[in-house]
Amino acid sequence: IVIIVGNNFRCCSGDLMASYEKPMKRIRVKIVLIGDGGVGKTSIAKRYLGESFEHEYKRTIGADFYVKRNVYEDPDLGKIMFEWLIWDLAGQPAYNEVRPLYYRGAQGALLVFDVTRPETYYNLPKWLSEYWRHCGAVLPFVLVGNKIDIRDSSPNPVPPEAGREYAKITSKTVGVQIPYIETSAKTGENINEAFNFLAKVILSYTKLKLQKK
Ligand code: G3D
Ligand code: MG
Repeated sequence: IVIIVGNNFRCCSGDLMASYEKPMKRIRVKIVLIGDGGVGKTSIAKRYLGESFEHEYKRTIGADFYVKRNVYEDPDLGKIMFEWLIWDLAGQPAYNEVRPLYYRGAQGALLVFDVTRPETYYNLPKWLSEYWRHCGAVLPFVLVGNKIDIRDSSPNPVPPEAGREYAKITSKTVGVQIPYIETSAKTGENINEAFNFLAKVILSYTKLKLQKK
């Protein structure tokens, strides 16, 4: 993670301008969106980007790439500008060739499943092991149970306790508390919160690594 402290940083987003007079710590973080096809990864990214979705970079390598800046307030470090470089798998067929590029340099992930389809929950370990293997480290992530707006329409929905339980189990492996959050990319519920949790868990993980040095 690169922290750049400077006083000439400008951001185009109007609602953030007010907080821009003072120098602010900046972090640029590559993250990957992982989880089965159809769970809502692209929809979550679109929701999070909102009107800035036009800043999407179409790639020919089978992955899309989005950029979003957001201010996160850390209790120890104060305000930090996160610049998210969000990688999103576009096409499944080319996946094997994209895989190394996709994961290279990632520092966090949103691991997404669909609360209306239990099989997407059971596939979580597969995604985690791929993420950790290709990144070469047991990196932090946020577990996201998406499509809560239609959970009741599912004959066999995944209950919140199952998500919480899996986050708890993986927390032991990562060494920091892995958050579980339930979202709806359709209504927008908890989408910003998911990214705030990701900022928080990445900072916790970084502090832990620095302590160990
Ligand atoms: P993916 O990128 O993980 O493959 P997508 O998934 O974002 O492409 O979403 C797959 C389908 O699920 C899309 O429907 C999308 O609109 C829908 N979807 C995503 N998130 C939600 C959600 O929170 N609630 C509901 N109700 N639907 C959601 P289509 O029909 O376009 O394929
Ligand atoms: Mg997609």
